[in-house]
Amino acid sequence: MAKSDPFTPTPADRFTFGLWTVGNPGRDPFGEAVRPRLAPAEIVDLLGEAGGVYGVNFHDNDLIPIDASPQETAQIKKSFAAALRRNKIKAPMATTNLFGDPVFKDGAFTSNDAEVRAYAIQKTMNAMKLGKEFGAKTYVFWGGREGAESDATKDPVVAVERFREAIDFLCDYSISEKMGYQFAFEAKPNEPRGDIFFSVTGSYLALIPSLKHPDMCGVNPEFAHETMAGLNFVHHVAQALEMGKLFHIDLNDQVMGRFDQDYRFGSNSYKAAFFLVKLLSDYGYKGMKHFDSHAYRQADRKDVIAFARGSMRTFKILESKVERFNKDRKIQSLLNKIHRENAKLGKLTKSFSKANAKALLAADLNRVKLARKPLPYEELDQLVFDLLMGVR
Ligand code: GCO
Ligand code: MN
Ligand code: MN
Repeated sequence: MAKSDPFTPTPADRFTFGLWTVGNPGRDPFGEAVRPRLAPAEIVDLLGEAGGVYGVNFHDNDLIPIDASPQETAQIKKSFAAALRRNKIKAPMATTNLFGDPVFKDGAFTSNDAEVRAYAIQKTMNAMKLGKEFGAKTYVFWGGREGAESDATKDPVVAVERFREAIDFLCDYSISEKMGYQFAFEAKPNEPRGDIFFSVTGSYLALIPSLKHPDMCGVNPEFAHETMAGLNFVHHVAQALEMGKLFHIDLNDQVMGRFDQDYRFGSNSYKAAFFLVKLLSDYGYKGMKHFDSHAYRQADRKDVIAFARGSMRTFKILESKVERFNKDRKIQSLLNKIHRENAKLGKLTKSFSKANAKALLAADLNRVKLARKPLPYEELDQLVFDLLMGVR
């Protein structure tokens, strides 16, 4: 990529990938791996070759296999650390694999078995230590196996209590060890479980105030997850932002209603991707932008690099479109027409007082006249299309 290309990413963009994303060998429920399994250090080298990447995130077992010996562990850590240095790549986020091993077949923090629950917390404590060794500041919780196929098997109220108990314990652990983590919860409606508890970002936003340390907890919404369920992802992110709880974000793409596709960001839903980037830009989101996606199964190493570059390029192109949108006179004048303020009424409804209530009841608000005011949303939306297609 030429230096003069305005869409060339730099570490200042805070783009990150996962060992499990660019390192994904393309195995699916119907077919074997199509790409060789790369060592963690090789994945970091691949990201270095892609260029402009800020960081690489990992699950404990992406880095250290669950059955690694102490010698193997030491060796892997050494070569991973060297690869991070060599490629000037950081490891800003870490997480626990609480879904892959058979022990988690019925959940981790919400398992019906107290020994499994204890093991899940223990495994997370060790993974938090591992994350700290590489400088991770955000710790993600995605409860892939926290769910059920049949509600005969688990009490969903007890599941919420167990999850809260585990998180409260781990928050205190982070505090007592001075780890300084911020926790980010990632919702998903289903897959791999028939139904996963805390199915949407809003579920976690509702849980957080009930935790022992709500201030250190936020969310890590993923584009594909609300979209799978046919919901508007942008609105979930907006609510998290409004609450000051958007600690991290997983970017990818997904056709509504399909299985978890983990497509390259922006590859399918141009318009939703645009409004997401607009939301993040307009509200000054400064956190990591993690591409939690997989290259198509047909991709070889070279094409995986194209996939990584494409993810970042798409984000930057959409950022430039946002800038255009915000500067476009026609669009802005339409927006001004649509957003009609009334200083006097605004004051009245801002907060309740007996006087305000009395004045509001007396206000002359004619519903027929109000309904007649024009709302040129067709015109506005077409301008968005023209802008995105590059003819504006
Ligand atoms: C998925 C999830 C995962 C998580 C990851 C980090 O649907 O598979 O998005 O990729 O993001 O486990 O918590
Ligand atoms: Mn996902
Ligand atoms: Mn994710």
